[in-house]
Amino acid sequence: MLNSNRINRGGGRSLTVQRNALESNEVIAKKNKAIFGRTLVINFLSSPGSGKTSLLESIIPVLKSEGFKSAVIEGDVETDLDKKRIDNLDIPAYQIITNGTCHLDAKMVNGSLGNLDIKDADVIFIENVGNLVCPTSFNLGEDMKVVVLSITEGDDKPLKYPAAFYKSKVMVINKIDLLPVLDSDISKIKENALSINKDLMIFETSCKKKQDGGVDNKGIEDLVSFIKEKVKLKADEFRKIGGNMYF
Ligand SMILES: Nc1nc2c(ncn2[C@@H]2O[C@H](COP(=O)(O)OP(=O)(O)OP(=O)(O)O)[C@@H](O)[C@H]2O)c(=O)[nH]1
Ligand SMILES: [Mg+2]
Repeated sequence: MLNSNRINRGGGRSLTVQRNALESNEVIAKKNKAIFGRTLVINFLSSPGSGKTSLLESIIPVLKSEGFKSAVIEGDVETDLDKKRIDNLDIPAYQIITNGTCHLDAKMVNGSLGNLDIKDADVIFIENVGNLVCPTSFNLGEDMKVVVLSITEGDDKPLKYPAAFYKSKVMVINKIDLLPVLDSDISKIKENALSINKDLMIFETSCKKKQDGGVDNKGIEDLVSFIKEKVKLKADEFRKIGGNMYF
């Protein structure tokens, strides 16, 4: 027969361990924020394959052409495939391989910072491990989370994975080039997402690769304008308080 006392005690212990882990994550996240200084840091979350790396491949060259310097921290369970793609952009990049862990945490990001040249970076993009659940629980010291949802995933996803949408400042609806061949309802995606987080900023994008090796970018300019504005705001705020923001 099951002993409910034992079960409850075990559950209590595991909750305490979880709480302690999240508390120590917060301490390291604060240190990360201090290290980031004036640099804007964006944490990209999404299901596998929504287009996080593709968006970075489209956004970063536009930022670069306008004089904004980027760096990337890649998170992946097993491979450095995404980091190799980012290396083609000729910017500082570092791969964290989590060896099975389903999210990045502040300690992993802290460990990467000694290996990444961020001193001149205006913006650091962190590509989290692809899933809409675990990455939402871990503050990495970022300024904002951006959730990417591709239109192939279904308009119910904000309702089924609310934390990802509640904790994000921005939602990028990607792969809009596929709208003509799908029965996706983009207004339903927005309605559901806004029912979870009424302040969510929404961008619609496509970064479909063309056969000639180019990219058919849509909505990228708007997203880049938003990022540039946030870069400037963060730097201004940092300057105003004399660079002692988080100490
Ligand atoms: N049609 C279309 N395909 C896209 C678009 N964006 C990305 N893709 C394709 O979707 C696939 C996955 O894109 P990735 O950028 O690797 O997705 P990801 O979110 O980084 O994936 P993980 O890192 O594995 O979680 C690739 O085959 C991309 O070429 C888009 O806007 N339109
Ligand atoms: Mg990727």
